[in-house]
Amino acid sequence: MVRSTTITVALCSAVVLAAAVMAVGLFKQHTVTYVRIVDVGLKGGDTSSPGADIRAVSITRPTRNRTWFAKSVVSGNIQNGNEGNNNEYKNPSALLGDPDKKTDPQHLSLGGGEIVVTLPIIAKVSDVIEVDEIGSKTGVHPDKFEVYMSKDAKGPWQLLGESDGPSTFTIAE
Ligand SMILES: [Ca+2]
Repeated sequence: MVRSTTITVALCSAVVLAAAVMAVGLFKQHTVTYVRIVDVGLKGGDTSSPGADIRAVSITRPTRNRTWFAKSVVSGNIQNGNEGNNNEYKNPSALLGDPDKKTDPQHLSLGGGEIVVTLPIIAKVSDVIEVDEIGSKTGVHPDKFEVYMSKDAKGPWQLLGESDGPSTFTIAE
């Protein structure tokens, strides 16, 4: 009898532990927002910074008057642009963090490719995602891109919009 009680308790503990591990796993999975930026409409005339030139990605919560910047790069497919281009800005980490706090802020040129980064909070309705595309400063024109977001690194992706130059996207219902 005693032995059977012990086994039951041990089993219960195992179930509770498994549930706790699962809960922690789920919690971890949903503490960030994934943002995917896809270069579209690659233009010519910008040989060293081909395609969209991303200097920063951030999310602002107006109700808290606070902004968070992209924290990590999840995946990327950085390209060299059109034939004859030489993309000199292929470091994906260049767009992480607050550029105003860097001594030498850089940018990432997508060159016709794409990148997925994390924002360190879970996006909510009315939050504003900002992409600082500086094509007009590095080359001859702003470069067009699409912005998507997801709760998961692999999607499914929700299209927030298409733009060029420094742009904001407010999360709707
Ligand atoms: Ca460019």
